[in-house]
Amino acid sequence: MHTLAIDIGGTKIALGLVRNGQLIERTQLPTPKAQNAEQFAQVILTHADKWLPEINNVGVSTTGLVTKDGISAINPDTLAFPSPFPLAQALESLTNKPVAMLNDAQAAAWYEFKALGSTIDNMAFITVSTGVGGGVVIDRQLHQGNAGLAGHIGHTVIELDGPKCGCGQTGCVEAIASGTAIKKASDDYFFPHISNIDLFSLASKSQHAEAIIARSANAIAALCCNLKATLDLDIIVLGGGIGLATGYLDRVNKAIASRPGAFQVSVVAAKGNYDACLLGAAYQFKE
Ligand code: BMX
Ligand code: ZN
Repeated sequence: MHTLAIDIGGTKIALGLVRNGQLIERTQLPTPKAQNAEQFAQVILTHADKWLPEINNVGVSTTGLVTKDGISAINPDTLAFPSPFPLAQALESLTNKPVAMLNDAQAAAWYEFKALGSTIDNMAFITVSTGVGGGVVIDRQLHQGNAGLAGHIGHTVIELDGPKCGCGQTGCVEAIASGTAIKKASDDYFFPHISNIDLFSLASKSQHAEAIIARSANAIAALCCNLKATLDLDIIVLGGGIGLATGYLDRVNKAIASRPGAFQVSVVAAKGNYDACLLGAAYQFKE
């Protein structure tokens, strides 16, 4: 079986050809502005045209809230979707293949849960990337909630007087820890501006670079302990461009180790690495 896997993030769209669960080819493009679902689907499929003759189905994982009517943004600063945004329907009519769609972090959570093996009952996946996304598996079931919102843990508030979040709240984890928040803090200090990749390289030499990264990692650690307190998770899996950057996971685990034992939880890197959401997109056709 061949699946066209599509992972739509706030910064880039990853595309993959997945055969029997294995990613055999991969490409990516910068996320275009989402004008309407047909135009967005066309742009994506143009980049996958050489695979289209052999695919049986299309699996999508996307940033945003996914309902049967389409995608909508919780934080439009991450990626603004005009409402409604029926992307699954547009992809289905353009490819004539079955399309399955989940929120990006929910899809990755289910993939990573299966990759962990049979000893785990309750876990969460957290992606620290353009935004901070999440998915939770409770009693071995992906928990989406009636509105599909479950797992949007980037929008839990950890600093009542913290920075404004694009979702409309103040002090969300995403407004403090995301790649976007890190870039904002870095741009306020470093001239000329530097990329987040360069910020991580600078951390061993610049206290300020280290402080910006540590603030993000500490916020993710607080989120992990909050999740442990709420859901008594067995493990948390971390992914995303920031989450998997060198030294980030260690910073998170160190910050967790300084908190009371009852709230500590072990945090591990995604087995799907940077492609956890892409593999999760295809995994919807596994069972
Ligand atoms: C935002 C939200 C989530 C998403 C998360 C990570 C939007 C558009 N997205 O919190 O649905 O899971 O970002 O998204 O509201 P990414 O773009 O960083 O992968
Ligand atoms: Zn928010």
